[in-house]
Amino acid sequence: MQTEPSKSTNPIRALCDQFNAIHIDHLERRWISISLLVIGLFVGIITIDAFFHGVNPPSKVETIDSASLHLSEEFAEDNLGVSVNQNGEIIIRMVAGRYSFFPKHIDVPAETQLTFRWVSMDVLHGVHIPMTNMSTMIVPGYVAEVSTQFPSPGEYPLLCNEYCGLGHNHMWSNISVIAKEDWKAPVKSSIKGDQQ
Ligand SMILES: [Cu+2]
Repeated sequence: MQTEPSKSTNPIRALCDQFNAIHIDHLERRWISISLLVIGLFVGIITIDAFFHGVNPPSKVETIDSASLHLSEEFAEDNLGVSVNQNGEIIIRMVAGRYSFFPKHIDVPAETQLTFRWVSMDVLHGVHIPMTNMSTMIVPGYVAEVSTQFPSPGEYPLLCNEYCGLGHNHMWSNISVIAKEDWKAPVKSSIKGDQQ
């Protein structure tokens, strides 16, 4: 490899001149180009997913004691499932545990913004709902919050996508998505956090 000192005063141009002066074998040059293209493709896919499909990492870290979920107000058995907060937002609280999602069955409206709040009561789980942006890890000790919309009515599978034990491949469930106009909103939530 050989470099020639650049005479340009523009630092970027000087860098380009220096780069062009380096001898790179044409095969190496080809592989560098392919690598850069692959990186560009991945960054492009991530950017499109983030801006157009709502695929983002969780934006906040919210902790919870997984061993005493049943004693917490928010994830006590009676408060699980679909609720509507004081602002009219639909919040769905679900617990993942070996080997199921609780509650077992929920009805949600199609074409409506829904906020899911997931917690694990034992080990690491995941949840994936095909045809939506719902794909998150459910880490014990943390609340995983994901906002999503179901594009059309139907039965949507709910799959655990993190190996959680011998029964992992049986850990799945369904969500019934019904037409917006047929969906009946539950009574307003009495959970303290929903009344702010
Ligand atoms: Cu699993």
